[in-house]
Amino acid sequence: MKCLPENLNRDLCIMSFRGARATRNLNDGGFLKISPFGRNDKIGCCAKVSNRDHDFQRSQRFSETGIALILVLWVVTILAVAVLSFSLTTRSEARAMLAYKEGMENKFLAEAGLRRAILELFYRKNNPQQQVLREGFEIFQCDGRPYTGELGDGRYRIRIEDESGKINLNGLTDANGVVLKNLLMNRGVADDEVNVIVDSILDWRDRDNIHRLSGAEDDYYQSLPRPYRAKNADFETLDELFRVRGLTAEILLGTGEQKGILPCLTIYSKSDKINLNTAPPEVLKAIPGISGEIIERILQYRDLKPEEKVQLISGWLGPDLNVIAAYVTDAESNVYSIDAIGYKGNEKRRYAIQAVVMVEGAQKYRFLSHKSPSLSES
Ligand SMILES: [Ca+2]
Repeated sequence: MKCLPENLNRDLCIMSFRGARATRNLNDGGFLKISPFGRNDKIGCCAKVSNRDHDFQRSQRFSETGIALILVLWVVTILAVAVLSFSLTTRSEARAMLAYKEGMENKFLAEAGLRRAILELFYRKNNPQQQVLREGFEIFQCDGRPYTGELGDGRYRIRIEDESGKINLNGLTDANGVVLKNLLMNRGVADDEVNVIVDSILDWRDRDNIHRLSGAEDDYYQSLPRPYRAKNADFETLDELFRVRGLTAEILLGTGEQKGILPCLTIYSKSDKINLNTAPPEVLKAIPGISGEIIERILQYRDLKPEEKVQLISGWLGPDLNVIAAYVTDAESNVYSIDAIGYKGNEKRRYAIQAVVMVEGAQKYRFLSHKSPSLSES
């Protein structure tokens, strides 16, 4: 230790601390980094400041330790955030992959159900007069009743509807339009709206541009914010109905518990009459003059076993048929709509397919439409 030279400020000591040089002002206890002196290693420290130096060294050591600790904490925090983010990403991807796998399984189950329905249609066509059937070989009914099947640990449910049991839009006339009017009124549509809808559907199809009393032709559709023209030709898809005056999504698709009318309509039937063997109850109820008792007898007939159906439905109904004869038939078409859903475990996460199939021979068919996935509620 050596005192500072006289020509230097006595209050200023030079300290050598862990190889670094600094000056310290003893009056205020502050630090000034690096001294102006050239060779501090030859200058000792005053005895009276040695304890302060020791405190200063210890304080600086603690300060460095604190900085290191903060850095370590920051590194640990960043690593923790990175690991958490990676974990969440991996978890989300795993869930998405499982959902995709389940969706694909459900899709193929629905496809299996669709193919089963087509095979059942062939079986039905090839065995029209079969009276006695072994258990498990029953002919599928085409009135929309559900059938189920299993495949591995999955299941499918199918519904087949003969298009001749629905109201044929392309066979609609001013005379038989009353069936559609009744269907709309049974669904709670107001009378004036019913007239607008039925007249507008007839105007949409007919070739002229003269609208009926409550109908609509070009003059109406051209006045809309996004104008278009009446088709003046047959319907090619049921989706065209959304462009016809008066028809709304609520009426066509339903709302909540109230079903829409779309499942009761078709563009594929070759007849303008309703097939009593396959019409859904909603369409039967819309037939003018039909009573609840007649509907009940029709449904009873459908549930008879093959060997019990010794007569056609016309004979089964007897004189009651005269009341509704103008609107009904017992002739089946060769066009069927099929709803197929596939599911495993939780039926809420199901996959639905909706198709319209034309059977053209013993083992020949073609799709008229195929929606996969569909919004079917079957
Ligand atoms: Ca027209």
